[in-house]
Amino acid sequence: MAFRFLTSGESHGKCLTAIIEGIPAGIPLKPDDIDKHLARRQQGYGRGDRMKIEQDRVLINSGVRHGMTTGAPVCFEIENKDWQNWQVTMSSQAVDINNPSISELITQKKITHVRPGHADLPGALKYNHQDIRNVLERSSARETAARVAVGALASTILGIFNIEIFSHVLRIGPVNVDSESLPVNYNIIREFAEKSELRCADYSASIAMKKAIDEAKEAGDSFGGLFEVVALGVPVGLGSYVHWDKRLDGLIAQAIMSIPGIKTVSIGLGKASSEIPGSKLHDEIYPKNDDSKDYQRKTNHSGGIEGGISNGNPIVLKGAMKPIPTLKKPLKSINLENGEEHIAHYERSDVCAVPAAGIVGESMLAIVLLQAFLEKFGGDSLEEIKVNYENYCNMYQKR
Ligand code: EPS
Repeated sequence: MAFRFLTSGESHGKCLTAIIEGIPAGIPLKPDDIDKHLARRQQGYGRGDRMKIEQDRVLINSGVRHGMTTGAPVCFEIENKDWQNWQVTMSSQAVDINNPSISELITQKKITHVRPGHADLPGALKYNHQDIRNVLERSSARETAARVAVGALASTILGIFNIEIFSHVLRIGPVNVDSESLPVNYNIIREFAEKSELRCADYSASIAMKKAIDEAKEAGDSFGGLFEVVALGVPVGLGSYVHWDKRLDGLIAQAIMSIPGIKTVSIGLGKASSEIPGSKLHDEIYPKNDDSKDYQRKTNHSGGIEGGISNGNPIVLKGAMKPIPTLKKPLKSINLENGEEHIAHYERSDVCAVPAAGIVGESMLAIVLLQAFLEKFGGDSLEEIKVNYENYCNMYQKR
C-alpha cells in the first residue's frame, strides 16, 4: 500500500491530527521518536510567544501496539494548549451570538483587514469567507507540527536503513553564512547546528543573524532566509526518469515548496549550475576503492540526483523562505468589509521562523524519500523490506 498522509486541524483549534497509511508492520515506535522532532521545530531565535504556550507532544491513537507498528493506519494527535483560550471563538458547535459575552469574544477575534503576503485575501475570496480567521486558522504554519510528526515517523524508518537527514541555516535576511568557515564534514555541521539557537553552523554568522532579528523585531518587521537539508546514506536508485511524476528531484521540489513561505527550492548547485560550463559542473566518476562498494565522486554538484534518480551521494537541497507576512508595523491594505484602505491586521506572530522551516524541510524530505524507498523496496513488514533492500544492494554493488 502506498505511503501517504493527510493532516487536519486549526492553529487555535483543539488539536492537529495526521492519518498515515502504508506504514509497514514491525517498526519499533515510541512517542519520544516523534516528540524530539516536535521540540526541535518549536525552537529557533525569533519565534513568537506561542511557542512558550505550546509543548508539542504526540498522542499515538492507532496503528501502533505495544510500541510496534501493526500495518494499520497510524493516527497522530498533537494537542493545542492555546485551545483553552479559544474554545468559544473556535468552537465547532454553533454559538449563541445573541449572548453579549459570546458575541464580544467572536467580534474581538474577527479579521477583515487582510495581510499582504498571507493567504488572507485570495483565501477569503476563494472560500467566500467574511471573517478571515477561517482562512488564517488553517493556513497558519502551525499545521507544520503535524507534518513534522509524520516526518519523524518517516525518519525513524529510514534510520533503520542508515539514512540520516539534517538541516542547517545558511541565511537570515541579509546575513549569510561564510561558506569558507563552514566545517567540510557534514556530521560536524550537523553537530554545530543542533547546538545553535539559529540552527546555524557558523558561529559568527549566527551572532549577526540574532542582531538582524532583534533589529527587525524592534522595527516591527520580519525576516526570511535560506536553509539547507541534507540526506546521508540514500541508496542509488530512488525515483526514476521514466515518468515526469516519478523524478525524485521533482517530488522533492514540490514537497519543499509546499512548506508555508517557501519561494525557491534548489538541488545541488541549483541556479549556479546554469552559470558554469558542463566541464566544471558534472561530477566525474571514479572506480570503487577498498572502503566503498560504490563508484566514487570527488564533487556533488548534482546534489545526489541524476536523471531524477538518487545516485548514492548525499541529497542536498536548499529552501528559501520569504519573511513572515504578519507585521507589527503593518503594510497598507484594505478592509474586506467595505473595500476601503486600511492597514493590515496584526496578531501575535514570529519575527523569523527559518530554523523551524529547516526542520519542516527535513520532514518533507524524509516523507518523499520514504515514499520512494517503499515504492522500490516495499513490503508489508519491516522484515520483508529488509530482505528486498539487501537483495538489491547485493545485486547492484556487484556491478
Ligand atoms: C506557529 C503557530 C502560530 C504562529 C506561526 C507558527 O501561532 P500563533 O498564530 O498563535 O502565534 O506562531 O504561524 C505563522 C507565523 C503564520 O503566519 O501562520 C507554529 O506552531 O509554528
